[in-house]
Amino acid sequence: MSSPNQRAFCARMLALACVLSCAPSVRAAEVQIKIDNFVFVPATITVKPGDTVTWENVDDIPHTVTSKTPGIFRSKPLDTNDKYAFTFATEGTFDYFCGLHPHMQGKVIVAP
Ligand SMILES: [Cu+2]
Repeated sequence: MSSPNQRAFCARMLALACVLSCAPSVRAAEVQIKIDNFVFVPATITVKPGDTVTWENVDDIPHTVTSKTPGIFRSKPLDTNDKYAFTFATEGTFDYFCGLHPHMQGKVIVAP
């Protein structure tokens, strides 16, 4: 039933769909930090404004993610395999620690 023209049109539309869906994304990134054996891994990361950082506690005791500057971000105590996510909208250096074990320290640098 389909003519050569129709088949060519279909091929072009498929190619176009592939180009559109395979185009580089400019979406904000998601970055993972693990909390393992009383350490934030990695302890220092650099992200771009708008990126979301997700902490996952893979330790077998609770930890928190608490910004040193009060009120920027603060998780509840995270049990094993719990996650906490925060989106960094503005540039800056954000030091944080674990509220239960203040010697646990980390830093998120947000830069373009
Ligand atoms: Cu802790």
